[in-house]
Amino acid sequence: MASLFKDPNKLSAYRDRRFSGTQEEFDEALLNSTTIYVGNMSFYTTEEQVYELFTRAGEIKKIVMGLDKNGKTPCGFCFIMYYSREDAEDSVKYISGTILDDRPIRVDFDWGFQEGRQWGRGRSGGQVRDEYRTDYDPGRGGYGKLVQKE
Ligand code: GTA
Repeated sequence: MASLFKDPNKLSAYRDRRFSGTQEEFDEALLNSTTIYVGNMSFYTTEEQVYELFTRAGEIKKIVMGLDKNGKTPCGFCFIMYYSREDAEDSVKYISGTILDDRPIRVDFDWGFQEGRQWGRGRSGGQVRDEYRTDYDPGRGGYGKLVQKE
């Protein structure tokens, strides 16, 4: 069946600042990759729970949990590599917005996992978004890191 996702601009609003190629190369990778990114996860969600939910969209080749670069503990995101593009698309279509550990997770297309991408890029070690958060989110370490420092 022909892919429903053919316009890279509609695939993902996220642009990875650390992607080293051109915009065309980024779009090409996004259109063909079998990797997805999962965001808004609880720090307490395990790889086993991720596997159990995401295997519903298709056979999984590998899961890489996102980790705090200082504490080496889960920091609320992961990458999932499927064997087929169709399964990755189904994962975005059907699993994004569903609840995992009481949280609506966000499933996004990704240009492809590379060593190093599993680490949070925030200055405190976790994800950048958790530095700027002003709400209290018990599943993600309480207040945002900047608020905690105040
Ligand atoms: N495919 O949506 C995504 C995505 N995100 C958010 C992160 N990754 C993603 N991949 C896909 N789709 O490998 C990947 C990254 C990296 C890993 C950890 O996850 O490619 P990170 O989240 O720590 O850092 O990445 P990243 O992605 O470089 O953060 P970015 O894009 O600067 O900021 C994310 C969000 O933080 C923004 O959308 C915004 O909500 C908030 N934010 C950033 N800067 C500010 C600021 N100055 N003020 C307020 N809010 C801010």
